[in-house]
Amino acid sequence: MADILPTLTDDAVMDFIASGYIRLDGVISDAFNRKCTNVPPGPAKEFVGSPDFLREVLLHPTVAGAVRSLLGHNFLVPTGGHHHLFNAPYAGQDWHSDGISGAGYEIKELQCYYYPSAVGIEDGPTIILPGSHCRSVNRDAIAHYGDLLGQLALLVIPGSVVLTRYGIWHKAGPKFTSTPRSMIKFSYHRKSPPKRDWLIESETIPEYVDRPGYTYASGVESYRDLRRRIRTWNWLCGLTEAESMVFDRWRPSYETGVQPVEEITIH
Ligand SMILES: O=C(O)CCC(=O)C(=O)O
Repeated sequence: MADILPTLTDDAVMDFIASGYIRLDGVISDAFNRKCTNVPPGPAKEFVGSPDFLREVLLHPTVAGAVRSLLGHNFLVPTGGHHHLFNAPYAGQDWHSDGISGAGYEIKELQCYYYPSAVGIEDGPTIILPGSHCRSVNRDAIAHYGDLLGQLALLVIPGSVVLTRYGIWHKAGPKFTSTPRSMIKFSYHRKSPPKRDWLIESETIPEYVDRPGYTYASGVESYRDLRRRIRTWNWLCGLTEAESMVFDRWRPSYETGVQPVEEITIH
């Protein structure tokens, strides 16, 4: 059995809840990065499912430790992935989020991008929109957006892995070079119920400490982000709905003070 130790602290978990991503720069060995050179584009079940990939990437202590912190013990390890390889210059993709990503508060899936080679701004880097991971969107509605205030081009050194909250808005940026640009994508999933068992200094669960709002979010959207972050934090810490209410200091008064209708007697 692989013994994976968590690596994230309360603070790092709170950061991830707000931003929706963690970058781990240059963690995979150069020897393994070089082995990715001839991987064909498209579905990469065989390569990602191989014992080498498992040992060198999926269960790398830094990668798996961050996954363990966010998805709990005995998380589900990917057995397949997809190789996003672009060789020729290319206009780039439209903004999108993957699959049936939605607006849930829970963290049940981490979608990861592994870059075996360096990616510069001319090479068509993946561009993400930090903080966009909890917005339920119509894919067609965001496709026409151009540059967005706060977007982040993932310029990376070889062997970097970026963990994202499934649902984050992303796209492959425009590519001006003919150097191959490789990104291997795979997802880990949660199996166990949430529990605050990452690196903690005290058993007392701290309240979520807010992170700054994003420049692209108006006042009301920033407020919604804050409420979503609090709910995600409370859920990750394994709090019940009732316990969570106590911790959600921004809850408006009209959302508090509920009582089951069957307990009510009318005099
Ligand atoms: O290749 C990239 O940088 C992003 C591609 C991607 O994630 C996608 O097509 O869903």
